[in-house]
Amino acid sequence: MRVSFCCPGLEDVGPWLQGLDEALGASCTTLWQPDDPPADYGVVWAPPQSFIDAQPQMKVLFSMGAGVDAMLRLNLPTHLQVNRLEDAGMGVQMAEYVCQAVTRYFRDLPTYEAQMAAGQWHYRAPPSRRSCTVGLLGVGVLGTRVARALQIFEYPVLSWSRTPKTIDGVRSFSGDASLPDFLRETQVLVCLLPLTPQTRGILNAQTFALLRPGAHVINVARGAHLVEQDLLAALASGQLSGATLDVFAQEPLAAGHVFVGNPKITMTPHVAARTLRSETIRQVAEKIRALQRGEAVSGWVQKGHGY
Ligand code: NDP
Ligand code: OXD
Repeated sequence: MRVSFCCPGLEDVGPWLQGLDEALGASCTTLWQPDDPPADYGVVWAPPQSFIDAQPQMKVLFSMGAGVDAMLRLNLPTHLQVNRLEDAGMGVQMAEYVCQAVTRYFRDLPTYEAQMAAGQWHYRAPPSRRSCTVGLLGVGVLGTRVARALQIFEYPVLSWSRTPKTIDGVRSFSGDASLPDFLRETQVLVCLLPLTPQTRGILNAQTFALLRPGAHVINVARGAHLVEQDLLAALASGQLSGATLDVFAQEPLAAGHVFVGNPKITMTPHVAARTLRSETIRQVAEKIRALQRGEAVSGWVQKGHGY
């Protein structure tokens, strides 16, 4: 068995190769070079098309991330299956990130911080937690973990997904027809959808207009979910009071991007949930070992659905 590792731009590849070999119990992992002999499995993030083209017999491509939109833009042979990371330590990070963003909004922390910085000591009436409904666009592996974390703080939680869900205490909406009803009840909108042709641009003017006035939008999925000009217009009109953005159409964000310096936009550089080396190695190696034994594994990407 041969495993080819291809993650252009990743520094310190050695521990990945060594970790995979140790977890697989064999010296079988190499850093991909164009003239390498073909491998059975690929462990990749953003591989070039030449990697795919050089591996006509490869069985499975393991993504080192949860999102596979970039991978599915490559020309993949139909027999090549794609498997993506399922949580692998990202769920708790995502839950933590979203809870802090919801908390900053709900508790009006930016205003209090600004007041204290200006030497002002001033209380306002606490807002109603029961009316701070958090709507999760996407309630898969990460969205479900986020829903559980939000419930600890007693926010009402709604979910919207392609297929109906049963998560204790979370009201499920599913399918395009239910999106307006879901949005009308939402005060904080969190995007945790995969980027597909159906979800591209879903954070747009029509979506924002249906949210409760003064709503907050959190995008932790992909930058292309958001129509940037529509966000700016909704913030300017007051329909949205703020946005927390971890992902951008162009990453790194261009110098002087119009979002920079906007006091209503809080930004981080795509760090909401990082790929963790040991958890990732453990999960990928367990799946490879199971496949070698002829057993079933989870995490298969349905190319037709785009995730
Ligand atoms: P999953 O595939 O587990 O969940 C995706 C969810 O989106 C599912 O609930 C799915 O519905 C729903 N969905 C997909 N298409 C549609 C549609 N057309 N209409 C309605 N619902 C839809 O993904 P993960 O939870 O693991 O990850 C989600 C995304 O988070 C990733 O694709 C990635 O882009 C992003 N991400 C961002 C990170 C960051 O650091 N910012 C880190 C990791 C991931 P159903 O359940 O019915 O299939
Ligand atoms: C992912 C990401 O998809 O880090 O895993 O964005």
